[in-house]
Amino acid sequence: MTVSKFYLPIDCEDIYCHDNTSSSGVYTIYPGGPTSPLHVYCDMRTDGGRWTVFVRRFDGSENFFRPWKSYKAGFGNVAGEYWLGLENIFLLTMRKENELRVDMEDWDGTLASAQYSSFSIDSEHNGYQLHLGSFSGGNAGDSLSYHDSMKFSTFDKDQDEHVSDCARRYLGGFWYNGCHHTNPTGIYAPNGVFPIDNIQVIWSSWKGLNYGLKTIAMKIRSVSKCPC
Ligand SMILES: [Ca+2]
Repeated sequence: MTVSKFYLPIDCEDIYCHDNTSSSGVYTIYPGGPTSPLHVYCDMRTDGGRWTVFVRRFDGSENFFRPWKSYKAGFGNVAGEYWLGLENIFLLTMRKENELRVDMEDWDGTLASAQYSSFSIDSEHNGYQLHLGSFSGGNAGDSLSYHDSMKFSTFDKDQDEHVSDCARRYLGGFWYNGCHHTNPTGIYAPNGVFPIDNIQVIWSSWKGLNYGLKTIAMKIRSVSKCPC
Protein backbone atom coordinates (compact mmCIF):
# COMPACT_ATOMS: atom_id res chain seq x y z
CA MET A 1 0.00 0.00 0.00
CA THR A 2 1.14 3.50 -0.81
CA VAL A 3 0.48 6.10 1.82
CA SER A 4 -0.36 9.49 0.38
CA LYS A 5 -0.05 12.49 2.65
CA PHE A 6 -3.21 13.94 1.14
CA TYR A 7 -5.28 10.80 1.10
CA LEU A 8 -8.73 11.82 2.35
CA PRO A 9 -11.32 9.06 1.95
CA ILE A 10 -14.95 10.12 1.55
CA ASP A 11 -16.30 6.77 2.69
CA CYS A 12 -15.38 3.17 3.53
CA GLU A 13 -15.15 2.29 -0.14
CA ASP A 14 -12.33 4.79 -0.60
CA ILE A 15 -10.52 3.20 2.35
CA TYR A 16 -10.95 -0.25 0.84
CA CYS A 17 -9.76 0.96 -2.56
CA HIS A 18 -6.72 2.50 -0.93
CA ASP A 19 -5.94 -0.76 0.88
CA ASN A 20 -8.04 -3.81 0.05
CA THR A 21 -6.58 -5.71 2.99
CA SER A 22 -8.41 -3.37 5.39
CA SER A 23 -10.45 -5.22 8.00
CA SER A 24 -13.82 -4.23 9.44
CA GLY A 25 -13.50 -1.58 12.13
CA VAL A 26 -13.40 2.11 12.91
CA TYR A 27 -11.89 4.49 10.36
CA THR A 28 -11.81 8.23 9.69
CA ILE A 29 -13.60 9.54 6.60
CA TYR A 30 -14.13 13.05 5.21
CA PRO A 31 -17.57 13.26 3.55
CA GLY A 32 -17.80 16.95 4.52
CA GLY A 33 -14.33 17.90 3.32
CA PRO A 34 -10.79 17.95 4.77
CA THR A 35 -11.66 20.02 7.84
CA SER A 36 -14.46 17.69 8.97
CA PRO A 37 -13.02 14.29 9.94
CA LEU A 38 -15.66 11.75 10.87
CA HIS A 39 -15.25 8.44 12.64
CA VAL A 40 -17.30 5.57 11.24
CA TYR A 41 -17.52 1.78 11.36
CA CYS A 42 -16.65 0.12 8.04
CA ASP A 43 -17.91 -3.35 7.17
CA MET A 44 -15.15 -4.70 4.93
CA ARG A 45 -16.36 -8.30 4.99
CA THR A 46 -20.08 -8.68 4.17
CA ASP A 47 -20.80 -9.36 0.49
CA GLY A 48 -17.49 -7.90 -0.69
CA GLY A 49 -17.26 -5.26 2.04
CA ARG A 50 -16.78 -1.53 1.34
CA TRP A 51 -19.87 -0.70 3.45
CA THR A 52 -20.17 2.57 5.36
CA VAL A 53 -22.38 1.81 8.39
CA PHE A 54 -24.73 4.62 9.50
CA VAL A 55 -26.64 2.90 12.29
CA ARG A 56 -25.64 -0.10 14.38
CA ARG A 57 -27.42 -1.84 17.27
CA PHE A 58 -26.15 -4.95 18.99
CA ASP A 59 -26.08 -4.64 22.79
CA GLY A 60 -28.46 -1.92 23.93
CA SER A 61 -25.67 0.24 25.34
CA GLU A 62 -26.80 3.44 23.62
CA ASN A 63 -29.96 5.50 24.10
CA PHE A 64 -31.67 6.11 20.74
CA PHE A 65 -34.68 8.05 22.06
CA ARG A 66 -33.13 11.39 21.22
CA PRO A 67 -34.14 14.79 19.83
CA TRP A 68 -33.73 16.19 16.35
CA LYS A 69 -30.40 17.85 17.06
CA SER A 70 -28.91 14.48 18.07
CA TYR A 71 -30.20 12.68 14.99
CA LYS A 72 -28.91 15.52 12.85
CA ALA A 73 -25.41 15.53 14.32
CA GLY A 74 -25.05 11.84 15.19
CA PHE A 75 -24.48 10.13 18.54
CA GLY A 76 -23.07 7.06 20.20
CA ASN A 77 -19.73 5.29 19.92
CA VAL A 78 -18.67 4.15 16.44
CA ALA A 79 -16.89 1.19 18.04
CA GLY A 80 -20.25 0.22 19.54
CA GLU A 81 -23.80 1.40 18.95
CA TYR A 82 -24.29 4.66 17.08
CA TRP A 83 -26.19 6.83 14.63
CA LEU A 84 -23.86 8.54 12.15
CA GLY A 85 -26.00 11.65 11.81
CA LEU A 86 -28.42 12.83 9.14
CA GLU A 87 -26.12 15.61 7.98
CA ASN A 88 -23.31 13.10 7.47
CA ILE A 89 -25.62 10.63 5.72
CA PHE A 90 -26.78 13.46 3.46
CA LEU A 91 -23.19 14.37 2.60
CA LEU A 92 -22.30 10.72 1.91
CA THR A 93 -25.27 10.09 -0.37
CA MET A 94 -24.76 13.42 -2.15
CA ARG A 95 -21.18 12.55 -3.08
CA LYS A 96 -21.85 9.14 -4.67
CA GLU A 97 -24.77 7.04 -5.85
CA ASN A 98 -25.21 4.42 -3.16
CA GLU A 99 -26.99 1.15 -2.58
CA LEU A 100 -28.29 0.08 0.84
CA ARG A 101 -27.91 -3.12 2.80
CA VAL A 102 -29.56 -3.96 6.13
CA ASP A 103 -28.10 -6.83 8.15
CA MET A 104 -29.83 -8.27 11.20
CA GLU A 105 -29.77 -11.21 13.59
CA ASP A 106 -32.34 -12.80 15.86
CA TRP A 107 -31.78 -14.23 19.36
CA ASP A 108 -31.21 -17.72 17.94
CA GLY A 109 -28.24 -16.50 15.92
CA THR A 110 -30.06 -16.61 12.59
CA LEU A 111 -28.92 -13.94 10.13
CA ALA A 112 -31.05 -12.09 7.62
CA SER A 113 -30.57 -9.19 5.25
CA ALA A 114 -32.39 -6.84 2.91
CA GLN A 115 -30.87 -4.95 -0.01
CA TYR A 116 -32.06 -1.92 -1.96
CA SER A 117 -30.80 -0.72 -5.33
CA SER A 118 -30.31 2.88 -4.24
CA PHE A 119 -30.43 5.06 -1.15
CA SER A 120 -30.12 8.80 -0.64
CA ILE A 121 -31.58 11.54 1.52
CA ASP A 122 -32.29 15.21 0.93
CA SER A 123 -30.81 18.09 2.92
CA GLU A 124 -32.28 19.30 6.21
CA HIS A 125 -34.11 22.00 4.26
CA ASN A 126 -36.27 19.22 2.83
CA GLY A 127 -36.54 17.29 6.07
CA TYR A 128 -33.85 14.73 5.16
CA GLN A 129 -36.46 13.07 2.96
CA LEU A 130 -35.67 9.46 2.08
CA HIS A 131 -35.22 8.28 -1.51
CA LEU A 132 -35.08 4.52 -1.69
CA GLY A 133 -34.60 2.34 -4.77
CA SER A 134 -36.26 -1.00 -5.33
CA PHE A 135 -35.93 -3.97 -2.98
CA SER A 136 -33.24 -6.07 -4.62
CA GLY A 137 -33.15 -9.16 -2.41
CA GLY A 138 -32.50 -10.61 1.00
CA ASN A 139 -34.21 -13.19 3.21
CA ALA A 140 -35.45 -10.55 5.66
CA GLY A 141 -37.96 -9.29 3.12
CA ASP A 142 -38.90 -5.72 2.39
CA SER A 143 -39.85 -3.61 5.42
CA LEU A 144 -38.34 -0.34 4.23
CA SER A 145 -40.14 0.53 0.96
CA TYR A 146 -43.06 1.68 3.12
CA HIS A 147 -40.76 4.45 4.38
CA ASP A 148 -39.68 5.71 0.96
CA SER A 149 -40.29 9.44 0.34
CA MET A 150 -40.83 10.11 4.06
CA LYS A 151 -39.15 12.95 5.90
CA PHE A 152 -37.29 12.18 9.13
CA SER A 153 -39.08 12.47 12.47
CA THR A 154 -37.97 12.64 16.09
CA PHE A 155 -40.01 13.14 19.25
CA ASP A 156 -39.51 16.89 18.95
CA LYS A 157 -39.99 17.13 15.19
CA ASP A 158 -43.04 15.37 13.73
CA GLN A 159 -42.77 15.10 9.95
CA ASP A 160 -44.59 11.78 9.60
CA GLU A 161 -47.89 10.99 7.90
CA HIS A 162 -49.76 9.94 11.03
CA VAL A 163 -52.17 12.12 12.99
CA SER A 164 -50.12 11.31 16.09
CA ASP A 165 -46.37 11.58 16.65
CA CYS A 166 -44.79 8.29 15.56
CA ALA A 167 -41.36 8.94 17.08
CA ARG A 168 -42.93 9.66 20.47
CA ARG A 169 -45.16 6.58 20.26
CA TYR A 170 -42.51 4.16 19.03
CA LEU A 171 -39.52 5.62 20.83
CA GLY A 172 -37.07 6.15 18.01
CA GLY A 173 -36.08 8.53 15.27
CA PHE A 174 -36.80 7.44 11.72
CA TRP A 175 -38.40 8.12 8.36
CA TYR A 176 -41.77 7.32 9.91
CA ASN A 177 -44.78 7.12 7.64
CA GLY A 178 -48.02 6.26 9.39
CA CYS A 179 -46.05 4.81 11.27
CA HIS A 180 -43.61 1.99 10.39
CA HIS A 181 -42.72 -1.49 9.19
CA THR A 182 -39.26 -1.31 10.73
CA ASN A 183 -37.92 0.52 13.79
CA PRO A 184 -34.10 0.24 13.82
CA THR A 185 -33.80 2.99 16.44
CA GLY A 186 -36.48 1.57 18.74
CA ILE A 187 -36.10 0.09 22.20
CA TYR A 188 -33.40 -2.57 22.41
CA ALA A 189 -34.56 -5.58 24.39
CA PRO A 190 -34.57 -9.36 24.17
CA ASN A 191 -37.73 -10.58 22.48
CA GLY A 192 -40.70 -10.64 24.83
CA VAL A 193 -39.45 -8.21 27.45
CA PHE A 194 -41.91 -5.55 26.31
CA PRO A 195 -45.43 -6.85 25.64
CA ILE A 196 -46.14 -3.84 23.41
CA ASP A 197 -46.00 -4.11 19.64
CA ASN A 198 -43.91 -1.82 17.49
CA ILE A 199 -41.61 -0.12 19.98
CA GLN A 200 -38.70 -2.54 19.75
CA VAL A 201 -35.98 -2.89 17.11
CA ILE A 202 -38.24 -4.57 14.56
CA TRP A 203 -38.10 -5.65 10.92
CA SER A 204 -41.69 -6.77 10.49
CA SER A 205 -41.40 -8.71 7.21
CA TRP A 206 -38.93 -11.08 8.89
CA LYS A 207 -39.99 -11.40 12.54
CA GLY A 208 -43.21 -9.43 12.92
CA LEU A 209 -44.09 -6.35 14.95
CA ASN A 210 -43.23 -7.66 18.40
CA TYR A 211 -39.84 -9.28 17.99
CA GLY A 212 -36.92 -7.20 19.19
CA LEU A 213 -33.92 -8.07 17.05
CA LYS A 214 -30.55 -8.88 18.60
CA THR A 215 -28.64 -6.87 16.02
CA ILE A 216 -29.33 -4.57 13.12
CA ALA A 217 -27.05 -2.44 10.96
CA MET A 218 -27.82 -0.23 7.98
CA LYS A 219 -24.98 0.40 5.55
CA ILE A 220 -24.33 2.02 2.19
CA ARG A 221 -21.76 1.73 -0.60
CA SER A 222 -21.25 3.11 -4.06
CA VAL A 223 -23.10 1.30 -6.84
CA SER A 224 -20.08 1.73 -9.14
CA LYS A 225 -17.33 -0.44 -7.75
CA CYS A 226 -13.92 1.05 -7.31
CA PRO A 227 -11.10 -0.23 -9.57
CA CYS A 228 -9.20 -1.98 -6.81
CA1 LIG B 1 -47.71 13.10 12.81
